[in-house]
Amino acid sequence: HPGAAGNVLHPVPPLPRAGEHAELCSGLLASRAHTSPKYFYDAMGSVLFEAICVLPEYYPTRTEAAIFSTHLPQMAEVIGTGGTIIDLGAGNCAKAARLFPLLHPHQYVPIDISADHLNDAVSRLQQRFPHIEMTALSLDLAQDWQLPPEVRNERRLFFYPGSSIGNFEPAQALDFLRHLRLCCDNNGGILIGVDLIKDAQILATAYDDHLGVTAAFNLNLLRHINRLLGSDFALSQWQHRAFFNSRQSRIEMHLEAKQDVQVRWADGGRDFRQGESIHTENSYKYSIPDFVALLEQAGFIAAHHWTDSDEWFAVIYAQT
Ligand code: AVI
Repeated sequence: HPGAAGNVLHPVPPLPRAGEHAELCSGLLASRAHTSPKYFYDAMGSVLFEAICVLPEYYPTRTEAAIFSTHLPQMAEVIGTGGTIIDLGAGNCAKAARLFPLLHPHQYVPIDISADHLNDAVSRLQQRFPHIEMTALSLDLAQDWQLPPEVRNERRLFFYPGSSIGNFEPAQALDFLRHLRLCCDNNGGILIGVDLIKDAQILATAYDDHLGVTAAFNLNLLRHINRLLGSDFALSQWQHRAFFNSRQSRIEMHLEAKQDVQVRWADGGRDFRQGESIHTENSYKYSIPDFVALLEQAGFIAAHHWTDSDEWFAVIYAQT
């Protein structure tokens, strides 16, 4: 059914501007200012994130890719073929495309917040794999969402690579996994990438690279907020901070005021003291047993996992 390409479905309308505005303001005005990591990904932010993924310090992308290269045939044996692959945060769809020659899905459902990205990627992919039905969905996975009836229910495999699950708070991650489990009926599963706990210095450097790409990615958030709120954040007054919080097992990213700062926007504003910060991201790191326990709490049965020889990253397959 190749006609599906180029028609991105929007089962849930994107958060209206007013909703984003309110969400951003309440985070910025909270006693500990914070923002949702989804605001990183404007056009510049998405390009900077692609650059992060090829940095020598940012090991997750290449480590996960190596795990897939090495173990894909065995993954296919464990998972089986056919069914529907639902790609969560598909982006350019390249990671899922590598699964097709072994998993032979009947249907492919890429989901991404950006409909433009999806349209281009899916049209190209449909030409390479004309026999796979493709149904693209534009959804914010952090909001409430449901799969539309166009998504077949024969056997659903959720594909969630990249360790993005780490950007949810653990309680939200559990809710999210539970939601996936309920979307699976009795014959589905999840193939998920998880970044593992490791030496704090290796972790911290992955989020504070020598080229300053992650710093630019973090600071670019202020430009995006300026556009969304009409605010007057001056990038030169802020600096990137990233560190591993071992008690909470997470990387924290912050933007720290280098001096006393006044920020104004149309219907509000805030003063920041020197050293005060805006908490912009958490990236949780798990042990394999802890993540397996989370999957089991969500109602999945962890069937298999694959790691690199340093055990820096894991790809886990869990089924219903
Ligand atoms: C998208 N996500 C998995 C990245 C991470 O590692 O948490 C986002 C990121 N932030 C800074 N560098 C990468």
